[in-house]
Amino acid sequence: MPGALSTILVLLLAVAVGLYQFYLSPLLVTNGFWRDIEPVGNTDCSSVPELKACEKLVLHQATGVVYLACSTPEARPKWIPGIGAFEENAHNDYVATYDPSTGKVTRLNFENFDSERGFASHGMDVVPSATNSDEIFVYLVNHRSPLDGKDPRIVGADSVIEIFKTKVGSSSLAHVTTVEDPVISTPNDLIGYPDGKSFYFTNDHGSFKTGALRTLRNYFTSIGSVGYCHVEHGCSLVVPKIHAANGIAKAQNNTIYVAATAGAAVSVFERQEDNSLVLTDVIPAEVPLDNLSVDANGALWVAGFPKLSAMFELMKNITIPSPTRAVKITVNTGPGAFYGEKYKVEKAFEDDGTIASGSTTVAYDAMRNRLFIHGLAAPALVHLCDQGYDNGRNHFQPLTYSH
Ligand SMILES: *[C@@H]1O[C@H](CO)[C@@H](O)[C@H](O)[C@H]1NC(C)=O
Ligand SMILES: *[C@@H]1O[C@H](CO)[C@@H](O)[C@H](O)[C@H]1NC(C)=O
Ligand SMILES: CC(=O)N[C@H]1CO[C@H](CO)[C@@H](O)[C@@H]1O
Repeated sequence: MPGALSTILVLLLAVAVGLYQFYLSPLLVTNGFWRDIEPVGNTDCSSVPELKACEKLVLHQATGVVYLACSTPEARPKWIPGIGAFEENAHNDYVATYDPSTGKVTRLNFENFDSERGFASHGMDVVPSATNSDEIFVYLVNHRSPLDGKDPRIVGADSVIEIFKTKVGSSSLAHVTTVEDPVISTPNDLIGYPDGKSFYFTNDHGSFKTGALRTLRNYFTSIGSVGYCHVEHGCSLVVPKIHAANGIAKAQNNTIYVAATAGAAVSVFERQEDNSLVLTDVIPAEVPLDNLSVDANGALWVAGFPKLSAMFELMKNITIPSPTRAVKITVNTGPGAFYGEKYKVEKAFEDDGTIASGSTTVAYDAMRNRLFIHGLAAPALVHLCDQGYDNGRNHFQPLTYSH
């Protein structure tokens, strides 16, 4: 029998080594256990501490004004359905605008919005109306508390998508409609269309609203999803299984990008006539990725977490710095393009967390050379940085991998 036992032990060891090599080791590398932080483009930044804990920011290209979906450092850690924090039932999050040319912060008032169940911010999109360029649609994820005093730790958040309307320069947001659907289960981010009626969104944990196991599942299996809704025609899942779906963004054409946190990659989809999405590419990006945006030149900007563990610390205590990276992805037009390097992936910004901490969202104003960085538990909006962006000096540091 000792022979059989040692054979079993050897087999178990082999399985453990295999698991480590194939799963755990790449996971630890991706999540930054051994990563050194190398500052890039992080000098001379301006910060706006009045705006805290803003999960998502969206640039209004025509005016250069930035819209932010924010919370407070006190409230945020108590209610983050995406990581299973369900402590607080009253939500008082808000949307603000920041005008970098005047430095003015405006907190927008909700109008015609039954906010009895509150507003708990997460993903957002801001889209000029197709029919009136003065009018702007604001699409927001709202992680409401469950009805009838049900325990959110058991049933999860009652998440919906809210559509609001505003005008350029206005200080109010008029509620248009609330979109509720079983398909909108764990919404994270969304892209809205200029009709004010349709959007794509990611579910970061698919239909798993609660439970510790879902986090583990999300690392190894594809439980995330992408859905599409039209207020008149309802909602459906268009990508039923995708690995750790997080931020979503669209280009001027029908290309749609979805970022994966755990997979550290961006999936590229083409929107079809019937609103389905066809996967055309996957761009690896080395670090866990978060929210995405596309600038006016078609470059894709992504917030990354060079140290994922620090991010979890920050969510508990806003004073703990969490390193930040902004990645810029463009179509490679250089010589590498001939050798199958279709995309150029560059590090545009990296900081150890002292200047920009825990960033979950970046946007670049390509017309005015302005970079904006914020995060769900970050202490301030950080922008501009390195006059370089203004002078067109190139700080970008190419990353060593390509695709
Ligand atoms: C759509 O636009 C993006 C960004 O400008 C570009 O990279 C992509 O190649 C375009 N896709 C098609 C199918 O033209
Ligand atoms: C947050 O961390 C700081 C140190 O970075 C510590 O002084 C403070 O007590 C912590 N706050 C809480 C609420 O744990
Ligand atoms: C829209 C949005 O903000 N999405 C993600 C941004 O980053 C945080 C931090 O990981 C995610 O939890 C959000 O889901």
